[in-house]
Amino acid sequence: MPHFVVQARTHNECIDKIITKYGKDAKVLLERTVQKGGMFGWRSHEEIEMTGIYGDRPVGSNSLETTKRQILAAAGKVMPANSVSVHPEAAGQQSQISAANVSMQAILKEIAGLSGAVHSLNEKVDESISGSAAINSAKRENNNHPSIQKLEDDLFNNEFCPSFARMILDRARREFPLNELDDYEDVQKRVIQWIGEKISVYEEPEQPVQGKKKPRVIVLLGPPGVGKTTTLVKLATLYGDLGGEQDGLLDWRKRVRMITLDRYRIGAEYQLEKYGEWMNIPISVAEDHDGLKKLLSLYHQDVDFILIDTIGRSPRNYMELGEMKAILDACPAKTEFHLCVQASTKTGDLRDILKQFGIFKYKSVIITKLDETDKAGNVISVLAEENKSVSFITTGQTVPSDIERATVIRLLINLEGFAVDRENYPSGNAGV
Ligand SMILES: Nc1nc2c(ncn2[C@@H]2O[C@H](COP(=O)(O)OP(=O)(O)O)[C@@H](O)[C@H]2O)c(=O)[nH]1
Ligand SMILES: [Mg+2]
Repeated sequence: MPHFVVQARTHNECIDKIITKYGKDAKVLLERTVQKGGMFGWRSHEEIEMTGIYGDRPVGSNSLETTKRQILAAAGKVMPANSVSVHPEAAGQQSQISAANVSMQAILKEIAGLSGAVHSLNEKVDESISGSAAINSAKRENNNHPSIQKLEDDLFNNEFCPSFARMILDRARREFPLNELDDYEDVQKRVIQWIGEKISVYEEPEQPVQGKKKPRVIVLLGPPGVGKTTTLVKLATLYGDLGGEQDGLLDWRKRVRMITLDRYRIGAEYQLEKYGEWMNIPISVAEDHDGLKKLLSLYHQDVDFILIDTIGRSPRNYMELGEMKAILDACPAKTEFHLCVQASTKTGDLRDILKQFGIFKYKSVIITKLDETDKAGNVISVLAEENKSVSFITTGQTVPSDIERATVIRLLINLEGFAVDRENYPSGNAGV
C-alpha cells in the first residue's frame, strides 16, 4: 500500500493537504514536529509532519504489518506513543480520516512498543522486511545518483544490515556534493573509512609477567560448533609464545593452563586432551562451580594464562545458559569473557546470540571461520549496533596458525568490491 509524508506549518494545514492530495480515506499513522529552514538552527521553524497510507485496498492484518514496516523504514525512526495522536481541535477534518485512525491505534501501540531503543527498531525493521527494502526507501529520497546506487549495491552485496546501510547512504548523501559523487573511487574510499570508524577493536590488558601478576583468565563462550575449542588451543599457543619471545629461559608451556567445562559433549574432552597432549599442556575438567574454583586457586600462583573452554550452549536455552553462568561465577572479577560467533551467521541470529550471551557480560567477540565467507558486513553491522568490540579472528582449521588479532583493516579487506587504502591505517593496526 502506498504511503505519504506531508509537512505543513499547522496540524490542520497538514490534514487539508493530505485530504486534497490523497483523498479522505488517507490514514495518518505518525505525526511529529520537524525543524525546517534556517542555518545552524537560526531562524528555523517547526513544522508538523504526518506519515500515513492511502489507497482503497482493504486493510488486512498482513498488509498493515507490511505497510507499518515500510513506513517505519522510510521514517527512519519511531515517535513516542503520545506524539502520534491526532490533535483534538481538528475534529472536523479529522472525522474524515479518524475511522481509519481508530483502526490504526492498535498498530500505533505496537509501533510505540517497538520504540524502546533505536536499535531494537532497526532490528524489527531488518528482521521483517527484505534486506533491500530499507535501502530502497533511502534510495527513493535520494537524487538517484549512480554512485549512491552503486554504493547501495556494494553495501547490500556485503550483507550489511539495512539500518547500517541506510546510515552510510544517508551520510553519503549529506556529505558529498554532487560533483564529488561523480568520482566513485573517492566516494568508496571515504565510505570505507566511515565503516572502519564503526569497528571497535578489543584492547587487551597488559600481559602478565610470570610470578609478578595475577594470571589472565580467559573464557570462550558461544553456540555449539562455532570453533571455541579450536580457538582456545590457538590462543594457548599464541599466549604461550609471548613468554618464549620475551624470556628465552621460559618454557611457555608452563605459562598456560586449559580448563574445560565441556565434558558432557561426547568426544569434547577427548578433543581438547588430544591437543593438550600434543602441546604438552595439561587439561583439567571442571564439573561444577566448586571444582572450577579449586582449579583456579590451584593455578593462581603458577601460571600467567588460564584458558577456559565452555559447553556449546544454544543461545535459546536459558536453563543451560543459567547453569553455565552458575559454574562460571567461580571466575575472578577480571575474567575476560569472549563470545565466539561464526562469520557467516545471519544478522538476525547474530543479534540473538549477542543478546542471549549478554548475561556473561562478555567483553568482546571472536569472529570465527572468516575463511568460509567473503562477506563481513553482517558482523560489522551487528557489532556496531550492539557496541561490541572484536578481539580475534580465526581463519581456518589449522591449529595453531589460523588465528589473528583483530584489526580494523583485516575486517575491511574482507569486504567485497571495496578497495582499502592501507596507508590510512596505522601499521600496528594492519595485522595482516
Ligand atoms: N573453516 C574453519 N573451520 C574452523 C575454524 N575454527 C574451527 N573450525 C572447525 O569447526 C569445527 C568445530 O570446532 P570446535 O572447536 O569443536 O567447535 P566448538 O563446538 O565451538 O568447540 C571443527 O571442525 C573445527 O575444525 C575456522 O576458523 N575456520
Ligand atoms: Mg568445544
